[in-house]
Amino acid sequence: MRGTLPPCLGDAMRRSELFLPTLKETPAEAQIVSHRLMLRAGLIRQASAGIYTWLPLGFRVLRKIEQIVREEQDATGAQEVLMPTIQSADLWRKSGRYEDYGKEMLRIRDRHDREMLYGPTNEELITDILAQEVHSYRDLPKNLYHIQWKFRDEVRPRFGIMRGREFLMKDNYSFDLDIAGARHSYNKMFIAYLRTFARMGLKAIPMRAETGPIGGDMSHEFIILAETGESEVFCDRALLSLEPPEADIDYASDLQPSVDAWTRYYAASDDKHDPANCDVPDDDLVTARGIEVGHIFYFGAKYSEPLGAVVQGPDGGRVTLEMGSYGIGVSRLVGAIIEASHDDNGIIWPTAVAPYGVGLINLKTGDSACDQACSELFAFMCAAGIDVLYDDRDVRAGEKFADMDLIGLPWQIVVGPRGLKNGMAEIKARGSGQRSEVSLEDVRSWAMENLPRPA
Ligand code: 5CA
Repeated sequence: MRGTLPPCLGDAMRRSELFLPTLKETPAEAQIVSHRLMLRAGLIRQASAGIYTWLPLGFRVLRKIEQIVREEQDATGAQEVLMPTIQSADLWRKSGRYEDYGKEMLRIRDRHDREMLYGPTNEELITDILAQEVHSYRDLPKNLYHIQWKFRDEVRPRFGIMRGREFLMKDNYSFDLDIAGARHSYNKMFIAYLRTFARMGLKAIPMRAETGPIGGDMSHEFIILAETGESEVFCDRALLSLEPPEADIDYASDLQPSVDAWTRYYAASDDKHDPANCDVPDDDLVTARGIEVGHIFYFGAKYSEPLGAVVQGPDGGRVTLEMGSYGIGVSRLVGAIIEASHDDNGIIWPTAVAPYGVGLINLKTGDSACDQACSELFAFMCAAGIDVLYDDRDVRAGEKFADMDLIGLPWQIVVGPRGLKNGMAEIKARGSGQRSEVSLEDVRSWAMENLPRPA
């Protein structure tokens, strides 16, 4: 059958072929809704405490999130690299963090008895590269990022991939000649983060934050509000209605006014919140729980000094680089998005990160009219580059409905014998639950207009 289809532009998939082990029962070990749904919808499976395997559906979402992060980083002029997961302890001794990091760092010895570690973050490694390769102010500024697995031996890994031990992070590192340049680099990331999270359908609020083991004296966490968040947060209600920056923002321009538009309102997570300094009237103060999806830091010469990242300045003098680092919890975002967007029946993916754009449900596999109508629709969408998941399994209609709601694709097209008699199918929006009867012909034009396709 498949061999006779026109070439498929998108990632169309038959449910009968997809490795998608869904669960009917709620797994007992999962305490929060995103963890429960990620297990039930077959996105992940635990390998050991705080360490997970990403199954096909979950991996597709992870890659979509990663791609949005990448596009927004590239738009700022940051450049992608890939640093290793395993690092040498030597660099961490130079920065003084080898001892400081304590038990959270996974320490390893290789066969030559050299001390290594699985990187919890990459300030040392990237600073060392700049120290080796950049010698003149002419080569600055630079901002390098990578999207790589990290390991932190958390005391209490919990909530599935939200607080894992192994997790995927986008981290970047900016290198500037002076404080004004470093501030501009910081502001670029501040704006890019607002855009990144908005594209995923999230409202992330920047809040002043503690710098913890990364260090430095200016830092913002980006937090989305959710009942199951790990931190308590306090912010001015006005922040909830601010619009994210436009796509055509000029990153070379002065970004301070755009940053100030957010930072002029009070917002702090529990460790920074100080009622004595909070002048927001009670009625306007939102007290809620939040999930930290990103964290940005400015820390000047904290790493460039000990690791010797020094260049020749315009006047011939030696200048120690001004640095910042910027993290996004890419794997945590999968859980955070589910926390923000689900109902009793399952996940409701925002279109931009949905594993497939639409689910096609054949209510009566084996019925020749249903099979033919579905095969033709599937082939049509396939050729149009629409990411469609076709539930062609020979199981009860109720099971197909429940499964499709659980995995949360934004749209469902339902084809059954009764409607087909009149040439009709049903389109359902997963979020609103709204259904409409549409002729088979119109399903095609609806799909072309409403479903995402490759550019
Ligand atoms: N080097 C800096 C910035 S690049 C850094 O490591 N910052 S961080 O510690 O704040 O981590 C960045 C982001 O990674 C956090 O905002 C959070 O979203 C995510 N993250 C941190 N720890 C975990 C964890 N245990 N599980 C899942 N995501 C995590």
